[in-house]
Amino acid sequence: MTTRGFTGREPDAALRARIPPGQSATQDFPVLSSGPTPDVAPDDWSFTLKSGPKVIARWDWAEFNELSQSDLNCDIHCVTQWSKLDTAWRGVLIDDLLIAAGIEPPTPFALAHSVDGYSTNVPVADLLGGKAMIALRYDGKSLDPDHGSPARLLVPHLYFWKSAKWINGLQFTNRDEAGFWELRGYHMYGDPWREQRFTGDP
Ligand SMILES: Nc1nc2c(c(=O)[nH]1)N[C@H]1C(S)=C(S)[C@@H](COP(=O)(O)O)O[C@H]1N2
Ligand SMILES: [Mo]
Repeated sequence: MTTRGFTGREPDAALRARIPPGQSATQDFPVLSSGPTPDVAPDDWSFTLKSGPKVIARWDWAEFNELSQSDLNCDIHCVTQWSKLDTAWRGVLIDDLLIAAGIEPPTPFALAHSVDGYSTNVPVADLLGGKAMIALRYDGKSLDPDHGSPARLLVPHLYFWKSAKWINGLQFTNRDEAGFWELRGYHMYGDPWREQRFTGDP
């Protein structure tokens, strides 16, 4: 009996250990956007890889779907203090995108660009090694428009504002250039485990 009570608490503790400081778990999937949800028809969408102003590669929707796809199961953490455990995504790892483009990363930093004018900066090292993808599917289905259809960046080990919805480009930059929220007081890196929410946080 005592053994059963002891083991019964273990899973809760294991789940709690996956919630970063200042966060609470939610079962919902809140929608957070700085503006209205853009209507992005896959046939009008393309994805452009750039180094500074120079175009390295471009894929239309059909071409992008031909790229090697992987599953990424992860926890996500929004700076507005919700975390969602065990989310299931499928898409093109940034590693596989670079292989398809036939390039090594030309600079140490990148900016993700979206159809709605949103942008966010991420060090290239945080996009490689299976850590990030251009997600095309969530929970076995194509993305919901509010969650970034047809494609969004997914960088789950950083706060979720780094996961640009409606993404249509990745640009390599020489310097770490602030994106939309980073220009408006959010942290340049955004590690949830270090609570890097705002400019000036450690
Ligand atoms: N293009 C775009 N991407 C975006 C945003 C946005 O306003 N525009 N909001 C960001 C923020 S602040 C968060 S917390 C997450 C929310 O993603 P969700 O709506 O799928 O939960 O998307 C991020 N990606
Ligand atoms: Mo956010």
